[in-house]
Amino acid sequence: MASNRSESIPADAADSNGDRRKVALITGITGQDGSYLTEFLLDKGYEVHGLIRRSSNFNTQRVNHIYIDPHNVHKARMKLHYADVTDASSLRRWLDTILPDEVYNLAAQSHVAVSFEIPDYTADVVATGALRLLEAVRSHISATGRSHIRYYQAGSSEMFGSTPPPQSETTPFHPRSPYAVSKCAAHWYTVNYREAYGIFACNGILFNHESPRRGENFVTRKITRAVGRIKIGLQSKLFLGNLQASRDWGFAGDYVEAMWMMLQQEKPDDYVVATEESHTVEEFLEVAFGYVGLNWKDHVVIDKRYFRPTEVDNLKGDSSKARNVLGWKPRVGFEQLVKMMVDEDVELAKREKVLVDAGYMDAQQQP
Ligand code: NDP
Ligand code: GDR
Repeated sequence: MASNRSESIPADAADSNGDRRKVALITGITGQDGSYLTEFLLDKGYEVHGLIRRSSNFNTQRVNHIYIDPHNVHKARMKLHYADVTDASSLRRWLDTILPDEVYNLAAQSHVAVSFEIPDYTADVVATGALRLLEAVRSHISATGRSHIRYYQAGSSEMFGSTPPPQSETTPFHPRSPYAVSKCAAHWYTVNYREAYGIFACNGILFNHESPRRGENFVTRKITRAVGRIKIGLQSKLFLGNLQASRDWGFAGDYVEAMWMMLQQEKPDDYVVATEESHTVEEFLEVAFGYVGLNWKDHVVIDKRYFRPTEVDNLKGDSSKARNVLGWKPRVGFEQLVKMMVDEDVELAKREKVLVDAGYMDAQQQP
């Protein structure tokens, strides 16, 4: 891979031709999207650095399969470093050390319902976290002259909130949770740093995207985990909230490609990324349970605790700009996505059953 960079090339940052690899820095690398984006960038030949936060248990399960011991310098192209988007000094230090070409800000307290419980923390991570990283990029460029650096901000369809669909880049925001308000702030910080300092900074406004790696307390994965466990006999009930909300659900693996595409354009811009198809939670239940021959009505119990103080009723994106300008389009459709998630979670439940039968796990312990 050719490069116009002036820094000296450490041995482990060069490809087989001795050219410097492109270097990406990802916050939120241990999350669903971080893991898919890392695989995608490694496939493209990048060296990938991920910032992970300290936790009392290991939090790297989603990237363990691509982790290679860093002592093996020629093979390890994904590297992990401790940092936190609430700690500005750590962000600037890693930028100065890693010298990335592309920065992907995926870190977030990303659960909408939880953001009502911890609004202050959510704003600190989601809104001010983005500002800290942008400011670190700005001061890093000013100190080093590395103005070619490109920044991606993980924006969300939640910013549209109660504005009716279809939602595009020109649709006004009306956020309905502390999380969504914080994402709006991060969006405008990104626009402002682009306009004020000429930084190549893009907002991806991504609609919901799911996968077998989705966190287990988001509704899609909560459903497919339950389907697997009910099918295998480890669980009988599934407690849910509002089944009438509609979401435009795509596959995370498709969406990380759009993030990368935004940073390969001549000019920085903002893009909606969506399948342009919307389904209710109830429709998701029908496909997921029906796929394994179950009726969701026999298992689902409505529990008020999963209702939100303000709900987002209907999200359906208009992603024509991303399709026309980036040439992006989703490969995985709704039914295929649901079935992929159910297939994986049935296999996972089978493995759990082995542990339960051997007395190593409590069958009542629901995810
Ligand atoms: P996840 O919740 O799966 O991952 C969030 C990541 O952020 C994790 O790696 C988490 O670390 C990390 N993180 C949380 N707090 C901090 C912190 N203080 N400092 C550093 N890292 C932190 O989210 P997704 O992968 O689903 O989403 C990625 C991004 O895209 C998020 O910003 C999300 O808000 C946004 N988004 C997601 C959409 C979706 O449908 N998935 C749609 C639109 C936007 P840890 O593993 O330690 O918890
Ligand atoms: P969302 O995803 O809020 O759209 O945010 P989530 O899966 O949490 O909710 C989707 C819809 O399902 C309804 N719902 C439930 N949700 C959860 N989590 N648990 C339940 O038991 C339940 N029952 C019904 C919700 O009320 C809601 O209407 C996701 C996150 O990934 C954000 O970070 C991202 O920005 C947006 O998608 C786009």
